[in-house]
Amino acid sequence: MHIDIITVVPGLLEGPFAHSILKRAEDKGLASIRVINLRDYSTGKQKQVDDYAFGGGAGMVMSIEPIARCIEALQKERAYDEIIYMTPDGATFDQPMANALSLSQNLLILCGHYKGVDERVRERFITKEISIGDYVLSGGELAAAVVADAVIRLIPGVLNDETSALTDSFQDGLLAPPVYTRPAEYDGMEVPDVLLSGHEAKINEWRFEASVRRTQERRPDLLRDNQTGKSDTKSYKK
Ligand code: 6GU
Repeated sequence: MHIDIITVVPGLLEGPFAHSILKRAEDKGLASIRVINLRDYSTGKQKQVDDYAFGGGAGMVMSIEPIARCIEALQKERAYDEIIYMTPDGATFDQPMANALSLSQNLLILCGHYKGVDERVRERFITKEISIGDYVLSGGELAAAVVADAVIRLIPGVLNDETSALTDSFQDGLLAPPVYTRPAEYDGMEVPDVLLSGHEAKINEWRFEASVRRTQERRPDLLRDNQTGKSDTKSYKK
């Protein structure tokens, strides 16, 4: 998978992709990420990419021209599965969305800044608008890094057995069960016996029940909204 990210603050995206799993995915040749500085597509002397809002009001608006030049140049190199605009008024990002995007060959992500982009950018170029939650960030960059991380870790071969995505919270519509490692007893606190039993079927049953209990306690909305169709979890729908 290749991901291009258009931003006015490229420095914000240097950190996340230089580390851990994302770095490993790049090293293995399973994912590549390129950060594109929108200012490189400005023709102004000041490399300006924004302007005052028509109709007045506080805050600047990202202009269509540099964005159009940038996207059109990139589209000559690649056919994108999706052109994503990161914006607080987009659809809330979730695991099913990450799963779907992980099947893409090429993604283009445009990071919003200031008061956002001229509406005509959205009409002309954008195929998907994503928010990462109901709070406002200074720009779409950190949100784009969140989406890239969630998507890249799902590409086959990126994770090993120890970090397998199959047992993630949300992947079956449930929160993950509690986990333990050595020592088996810490200051009187014991690991549940069943996990030390070596009895795989019993361990799986315990984990599933602990997942359901944890989900009921912390996120009952997930049980009500669960549309994943996994028969085991369906029977717990309210
Ligand atoms: Cl994608 N952008 C901004 N600026 N704020 C956000 C967001 C995106 N998602 C949640 N808050």
